[in-house]
Amino acid sequence: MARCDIPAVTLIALILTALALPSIKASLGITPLKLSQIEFYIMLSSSAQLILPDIEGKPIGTIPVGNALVTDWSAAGYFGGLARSSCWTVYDTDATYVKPTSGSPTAAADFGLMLFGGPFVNIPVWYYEKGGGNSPIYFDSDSNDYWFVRRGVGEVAGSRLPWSTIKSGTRGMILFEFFKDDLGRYVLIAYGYTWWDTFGAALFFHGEIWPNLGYYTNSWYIVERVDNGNGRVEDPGVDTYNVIASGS
Ligand SMILES: [Ca+2]
Repeated sequence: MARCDIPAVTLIALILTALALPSIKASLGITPLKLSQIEFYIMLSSSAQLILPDIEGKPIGTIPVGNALVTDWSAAGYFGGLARSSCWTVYDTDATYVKPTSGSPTAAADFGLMLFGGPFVNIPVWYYEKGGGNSPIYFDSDSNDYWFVRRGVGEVAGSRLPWSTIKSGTRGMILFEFFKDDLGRYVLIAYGYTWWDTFGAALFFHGEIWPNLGYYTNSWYIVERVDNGNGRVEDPGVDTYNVIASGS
């Protein structure tokens, strides 16, 4: 059998092509980042915004997003308090910061954006999940269940819970994801299935993620919160938090 000799030039071309492949995943227009990088790209950034879901003024136009609960603002405080004073707190109903036609933030490239509340209540979260923003993870539901979907892959195993359980506040799921969007903004999204779990996202971030930030090298994390039976949303170690899935 004849040996197949590959010319050196061809080999070099093949190697260069292989090296270039990771950057070709721009088909979704976004780049997953490590959650551990939020400190550099958001907390320490001089160009950052914390976009709160407004509690009135929605829906706007044809965007199917309703008003939030003020508990989402409480959750956001745990994140905003870590950012520089130059990080502005703004609202998703303000056309200066969120386009009322598409739901996309107006921030320029390199801005760090922190978004709280799910796609039912936060306009930019809806934009990234359902409006063309192509977040790696998004929420889905039917009349019985809630679950998370990995875009282009499918349902995230273990994330499905029945609404009958979720509405009791005793169990829920929390999402953290961090990515660079197709306009070069650094986007952190954090929320839970309900207000209990969005507040749980804040407590898990405060008590577990932030003190161990370097350990969180994946782009997204889905965390289950299980109440200890007293009905209050509490810190890791009191209520139980389990990372049920993560990825990059
Ligand atoms: Ca509790």
